[in-house]
Amino acid sequence: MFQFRTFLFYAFVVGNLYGVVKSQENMGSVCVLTDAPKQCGAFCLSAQLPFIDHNYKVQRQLKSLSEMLERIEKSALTVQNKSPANLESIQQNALNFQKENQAKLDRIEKEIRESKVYILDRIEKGSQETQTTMEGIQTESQAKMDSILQKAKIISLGFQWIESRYFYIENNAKQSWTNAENTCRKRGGHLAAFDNQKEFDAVIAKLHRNTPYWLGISDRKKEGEFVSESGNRPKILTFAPGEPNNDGGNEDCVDIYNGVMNDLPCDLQRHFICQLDSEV
Ligand SMILES: [Ca+2]
Ligand SMILES: [Ca+2]
Repeated sequence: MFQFRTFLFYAFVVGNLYGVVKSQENMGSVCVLTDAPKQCGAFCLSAQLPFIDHNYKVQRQLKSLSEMLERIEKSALTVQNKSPANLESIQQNALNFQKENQAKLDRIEKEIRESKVYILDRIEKGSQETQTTMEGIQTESQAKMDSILQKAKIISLGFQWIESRYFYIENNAKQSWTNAENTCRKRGGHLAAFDNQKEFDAVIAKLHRNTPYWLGISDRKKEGEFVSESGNRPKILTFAPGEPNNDGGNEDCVDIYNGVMNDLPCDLQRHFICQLDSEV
């Protein structure tokens, strides 16, 4: 112990002397000793070196210890974080969380299931509705197409829409009443009669003046009882004065001439008027 204290005393003294010397050297002065090179040089160096070495070693050890403490601290934190107690705590917290939120999770899962069912149901219904709509459009389109084709066919056969129905007016060929009726049938209709005054007036306006046309009116089945080719009693009859007279007992077919009707022999050659339907 004595030797150590002595050593510290000399070290302190030598250190101070070295500091003074160094400070005076930095100031451009000399050692305070009267003959520094002889009196201080070798002594000072030999005395300072062990102290400097020791100080350097202590500093290195302190630095090493500091680094070691830092590593231990980090390791301790890591171990603490991974310790079973901590894990149990985490697991317990997870269980508590799951327990507390199980109802919420169940509800969310149920809502998702119901949403899925609802969406699929909507898609299916939407698909059915779309299919129904498409079928409706297809049916409607087909009906329109049929109607257009029918009209095209009718027009191609020479019929024209007059007031409320289709009529065909033959202004070129002349035929007997029977042949005229056959020609109208071949075109899909009959010799014409009239449903109302307006229709009659509209058709008459399209006929040539001073030209007779066969109509679909006759008393061939029963004398004096005039009917249309559809078997109905004619709604419009405009016989000329004194007609029908069944002249010669052989006048069973009706024509129209400048708007008035007459019963005539059926074998006369006449232009004729067809109607497309069989309603009148
Ligand atoms: Ca007659
Ligand atoms: Ca007559």
